[in-house]
Order: sequence, then structure tokens, then C-alpha cells
Amino acid sequence: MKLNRLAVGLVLGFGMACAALAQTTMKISISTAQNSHQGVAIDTFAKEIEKRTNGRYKVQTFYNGALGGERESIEAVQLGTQELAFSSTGPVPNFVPETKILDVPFLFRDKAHARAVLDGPIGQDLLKKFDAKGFKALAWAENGFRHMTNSKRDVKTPEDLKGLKMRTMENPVHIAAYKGFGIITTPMAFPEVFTALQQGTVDGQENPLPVIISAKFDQVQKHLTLTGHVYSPCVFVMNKAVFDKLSPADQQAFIEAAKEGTKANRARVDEDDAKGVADLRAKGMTVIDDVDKSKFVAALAPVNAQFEKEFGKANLDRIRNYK
Ligand code: EAX
Repeated sequence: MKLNRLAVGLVLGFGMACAALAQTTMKISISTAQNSHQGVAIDTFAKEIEKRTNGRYKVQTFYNGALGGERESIEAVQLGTQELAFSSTGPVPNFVPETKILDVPFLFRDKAHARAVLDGPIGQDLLKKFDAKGFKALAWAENGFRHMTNSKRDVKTPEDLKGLKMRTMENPVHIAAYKGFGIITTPMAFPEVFTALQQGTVDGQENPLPVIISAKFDQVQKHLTLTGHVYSPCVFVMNKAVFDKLSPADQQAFIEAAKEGTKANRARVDEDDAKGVADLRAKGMTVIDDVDKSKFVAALAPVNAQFEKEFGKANLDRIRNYK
């Protein structure tokens, strides 16, 4: 009896050791909570990788900036100290300048337009630009349309933004645009934002509803205005050398898994967008949901002229007019 148990134990132990030997573990991180549109993205991705590679690859998931903010995570992927990251495009232009164009304010009409551009030839060409910088960009995903929150006042017109001290992403396009609104911009990594809002280091911030909700910004921000001033993409990035070492079939599995992650992610953004305003109102926020967007567009006319020079009007129009 005892011997039998020992034998079973040995066999089991040996089997587990073999499985462990044959299994490669990789890390992926996000700056938001697990219970969020980004959490759903990487959880789905991890599950799909295991399934599609019969457990030969396992992806360990890290949330809430546990491995650092988005810029740090992308840096880690470039260096190879972390295999994978899922990030908004916020800090991405510092690594792949061509992606800057995606964060131009009022570029996309709605989510369907943005998703079509990202999934179409323009987006797919942009994914290839990551290659030369040491990344394999597996797929575009989504953060959503960004809206303004602050602790000072209801923002109904662009004039109301003047003089507000707001945290921005570490993104040159965002910083230029918000300065155009008369905002006092304070670039900061996401993991520091809640405390900065709580302590009053900044008056406000801007993020899509899924981020505002999952980060519980309602606890430290009273006023929300649905400006939808910029569409914020996300991207699955992988260290290029690690990707290149995979077999062609496994490479395909990683790309397909990322696409599944994106599906789940976009569905969750839609869900959060649909119930977000009611949710946040119930939590005590004042939500201005009927702003005259044309006024915000007009306020950015000078900055936009600058963007047209920098990116080329034809390139911007190609995105704007994409059907
Ligand atoms: O990716 O930094 C930001 O405001 C991002 O939108 C957030 O980390 C979610």
C-alpha cells in the first residue's frame, strides 16, 4: 500500500516535472485593474495561448501596474526583461513615432470607424512599424474614447477647461492638444494618477469610461464631461526576438490569441460605455453628456493646423475618410 502510493507519487511527480520542463512561461502586464476592459483582454489572451499551444506556453498576467507603468512595461518588452505587454498608445510614440497620428484629437467619428481603421490596411501597416524597434505588435485593441474629469467645476464649454491642472499621458500629441485648450498639463504615469487626484496635485485627468470606472476615479473626481476628445487605442506588444524564436504555428497562435483578446476587450468597452454614465452618476459624479462638440473642435483649430503640418493633411484625411 505504502509502496504503491510512493510509486504513484513518483510517477505523478515525474509527469509534472516533464510538463514543467516543456512549458515556457511569459509575462504580460497592464496598468488597470483585472476587472476592466484591459484585464479581460489579457486574461482572454492568456487562456487562448494555453489552449492553442496545448499548454506549452503559459502567460502570467499582472495588473494595476504591478510591473510598472505603461512606458516602463514597453521598455521592458523592448529590452526583453518582459516578453509581453498590453498598453494604451499613450507612451508608444516614444518608441514607435509613426503611431503618434492615431492620438490626434477628433480624428475618429466613433468606435466603429476607429476599429475599421485599425483592423484595415492603415492599422496593419502601423503594426509593422514596431518591428524595426524590437517589437512584434500582435494586434490593436482598445481603451476607448477619452473624456475629461476634474474636481473643480462642470466643464460645459472649452473655456471651462482654461487653467485646470490636468494629468496627461506621456504623449506629445496629447500634451500639445490639451495645451491648446488652455489646460495646465502634467504628464504622469497612470499608477500615480489616483493619488495625485486625491492629494490635489492635479485637478483632473482624462480617460475613457472603462478606465474611469475600473480605477474608481469617481472617489476623487466630482465632474465628468463626455468630451470624447480623442480615441485611445491599445496594443498587444511582444519582444521581437522572443516572437521570432516561435515556430510559425505558434506565432500564428499568439496572433490569434491576441485577436481573441481584442474581441473580448472591445465588447467590454461597449458594455462599460453603455452603463458607465448611469453608474458614475449613481456614485455621485455630475456628468455633462450634451456638450457642443463643435466648440471643442474649433478650440483646437490652431493645434490641428500644427498637426496637419506634422503628419500631412493627406495622411490625416486618409484616416478621417476611411470607410
Ligand atoms: O491604459 O495612462 C492612461 O491614462 C491610460 O489610458 C491608462 O493607463 C489605461
